[in-house]
Amino acid sequence: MAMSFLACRNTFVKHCFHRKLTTALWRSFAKWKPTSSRNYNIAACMPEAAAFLGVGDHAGLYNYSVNEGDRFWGALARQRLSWITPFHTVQDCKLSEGKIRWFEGGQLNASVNCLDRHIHTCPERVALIWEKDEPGTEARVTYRQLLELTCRLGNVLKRQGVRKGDRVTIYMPPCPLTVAAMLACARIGAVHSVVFAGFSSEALADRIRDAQSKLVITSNQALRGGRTIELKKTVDQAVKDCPSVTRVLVAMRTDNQVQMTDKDIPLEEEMMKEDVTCDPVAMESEDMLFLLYTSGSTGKPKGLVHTHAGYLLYTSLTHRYVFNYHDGDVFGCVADIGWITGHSYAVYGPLCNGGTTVLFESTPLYPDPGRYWETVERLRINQFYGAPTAIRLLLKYGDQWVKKYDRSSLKTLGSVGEPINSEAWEWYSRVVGEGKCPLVDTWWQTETGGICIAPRPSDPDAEIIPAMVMRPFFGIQPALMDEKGNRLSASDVSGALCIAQPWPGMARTIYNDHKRYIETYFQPYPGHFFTGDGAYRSKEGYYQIIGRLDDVLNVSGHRLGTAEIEEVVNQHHVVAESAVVGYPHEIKGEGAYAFIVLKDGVDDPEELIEKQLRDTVSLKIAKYAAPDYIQVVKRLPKTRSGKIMRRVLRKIVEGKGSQLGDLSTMDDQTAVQEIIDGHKHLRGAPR
Ligand code: 6R9
Repeated sequence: MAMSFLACRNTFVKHCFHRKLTTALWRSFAKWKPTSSRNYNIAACMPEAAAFLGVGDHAGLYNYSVNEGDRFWGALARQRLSWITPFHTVQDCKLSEGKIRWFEGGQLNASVNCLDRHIHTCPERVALIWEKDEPGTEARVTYRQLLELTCRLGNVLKRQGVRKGDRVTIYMPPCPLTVAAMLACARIGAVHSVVFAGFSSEALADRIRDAQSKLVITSNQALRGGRTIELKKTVDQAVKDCPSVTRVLVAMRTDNQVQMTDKDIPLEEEMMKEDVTCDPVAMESEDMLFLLYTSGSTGKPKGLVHTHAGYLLYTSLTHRYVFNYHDGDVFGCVADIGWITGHSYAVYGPLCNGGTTVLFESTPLYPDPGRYWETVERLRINQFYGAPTAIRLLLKYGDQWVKKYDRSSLKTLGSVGEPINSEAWEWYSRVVGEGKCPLVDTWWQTETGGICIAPRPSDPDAEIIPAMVMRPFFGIQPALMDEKGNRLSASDVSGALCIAQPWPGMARTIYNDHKRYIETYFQPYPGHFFTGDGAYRSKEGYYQIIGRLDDVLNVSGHRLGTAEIEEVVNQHHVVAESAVVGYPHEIKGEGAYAFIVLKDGVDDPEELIEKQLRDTVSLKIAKYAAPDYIQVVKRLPKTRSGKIMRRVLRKIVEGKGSQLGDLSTMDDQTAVQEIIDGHKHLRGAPR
């Protein structure tokens, strides 16, 4: 990783320069009404601020949050979470050692914070609106009903022998039972690990084995975009190689019966037998709430660990202030529950705030490109939070699909997962939001737990610059580092994006691999958390994200390690070696491009090899991981010490074969021209 990261850094400055120009262009005609609104009553917005001495505006509150972190986070945690036992120490963190501990001495339970306390004030308020795959069909679940579901499910888990600290893998579509399953784990002190239901059986099995889960929760089938997906069959396949799994709970999403094995238990039937109350376990602030696997720059996904108190406080606070969420609003985060965005902004953040949250089970094109906006009209969604890849896709279908529906309920629009290009930003803001809704481009990661940089919160009506994430959230102190590891203090600079102080939402470790956690996040820039992204800071101090600095791709907002794909490709019997890089893709943002060297004597037709490789990647990882292009080459460009020069391959797939830079360390330069020619041929060929 270190090598490729360094190589990346060298091309970094030019890249940044390009982004800077884009920003300058935009600034000239697309400013969001700048006003000066000093000294408004900030305590009306955040009541705790009344006690923060000298704080009168957003800048004051932000400065207080970073300079007086203990006071800031202490007050918010006391006020906004329900504690069983109050904490005695706000934080005990040493970034250099990867030691992160918040709210020590405190005991609480995340499910109580998301459910029970709202039952006292608003039991009949709708907690979840399940926007089912079948167009025009939604189901509402009140807080009282969700607590009941959660308790019954918690009792089933206990009856099946799940105890505090045990891991439970959830492989389900977004639906109320999935949320109940997550909260039921939290209630009885188990640790959930939700695996995106698009992952293959092998990817699922890897994640079950790494977590050593005792139990898996799934559904018979899933529906997505009108297609039926055989979830249970995938689980059957996966658990064959997972000896830790003793039981599989199977919910019925469709009416179709599936083959049950002796490990399987029908979930709804069991739930009906259980009591509607289930005592919550008192959890320490730092007890594990969940694991979530994400890709890094090696072949092995990392199980990031989040804990009860800090995660809950951070997601609820960002949900409230980034989106300006108020009581009674309907929050529409359309991300799948299997990703961190679904965890933080479809489940924990909104429910902790007593909000009404949408679980979107479908796709943006089903039954037609108006799906999102028809849903907005029917459910009266107030905040819509989606991904740039979907926006890019929809804008191609034209404005009429948007304008057909009433979007007057919308107050805030959000974007997440990857850089949003200016064209998509502008369309989203102008057509979807009719120029009336603030559009917040939010930067964060599985590792950060919640949003770290976004245009809001800010002073009311402060400017929003298109396609910039702009302002750090309370308590977040971004730092940009140069190639030598020095912190850049000036403005109008680019560098590796780090965060200089701990915050409550950050991941605490990589499950079973604390060493990797320290090496990945804390060793590259001692005393800082390293994000893996590059960023630019403008003259005004606003941030713009440039992209990953390591070998991680971002395909339609989903993280994917190039090493993960290579590992699968290399297993094919005809492949001698391979290198996978990302290339710019109009809709997906980035796509995977594989270069392969065949073993001597292989004369299978290339089309057959390509098809087999794509199928294998889909089968072993997921469909979205399959390379769009597979180019057979005689050899890969390598340094004299034998390292693949991905920098060169990246340039070639970006169509910049004439700007390869310094090739003096390359072993055999004749390889390059062949690869450039082969690439032109491949990209030119109709697909
Ligand atoms: C929440 C989420 C994290 C990576 C991150 C970065 C990219 C996320 C972005 C963005 C530019 C944004 N990313 N938001 N890049 N602008 N607003 O997506 O988490 O799946 O862990 O991905 O996604 O590269 O490092 P995760």
